[in-house]
Amino acid sequence: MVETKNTQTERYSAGIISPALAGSRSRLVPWVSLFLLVAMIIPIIPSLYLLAQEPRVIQITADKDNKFKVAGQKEPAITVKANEVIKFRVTGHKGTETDPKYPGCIHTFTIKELKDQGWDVCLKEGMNEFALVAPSKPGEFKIECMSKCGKGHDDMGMKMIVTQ
Ligand SMILES: [Cu+2]
Repeated sequence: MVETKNTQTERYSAGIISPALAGSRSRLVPWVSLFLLVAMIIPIIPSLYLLAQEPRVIQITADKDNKFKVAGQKEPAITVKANEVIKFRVTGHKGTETDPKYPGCIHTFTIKELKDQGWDVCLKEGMNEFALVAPSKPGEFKIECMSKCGKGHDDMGMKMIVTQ
């Protein structure tokens, strides 16, 4: 509680507290509030930090020659951290064929072992934006296209390395 000047003056004159003591008390109040504020903020700093971090964006092209491409890489491969949230921006270009088993998909972005964790995305012509969570254990995975997209389809894949 912060005392107003008036109540303080009343109390000095009533001799309840000395002006010196009242002065030190009122100087203490901001410090106590600051301490309480810091004590409240410190425990939530890690979660604030996580919230402030934008997921990493990885850009890939699923091209018309039925190859996954990562800019600047001859053999497409991505490296992610275990449990990392990754935002993918995959540009899709239709191959020579479409697969009736995957209606509406020009390619797919699939990791067979991780299908149940969302790693099975139907790619459309143009920009495909989606976020996925990297597996919790390090290892090597193969991202594949499951939709028969024509010549080259059988080799349409890229590597994903998961590090600790
Ligand atoms: Cu394909």
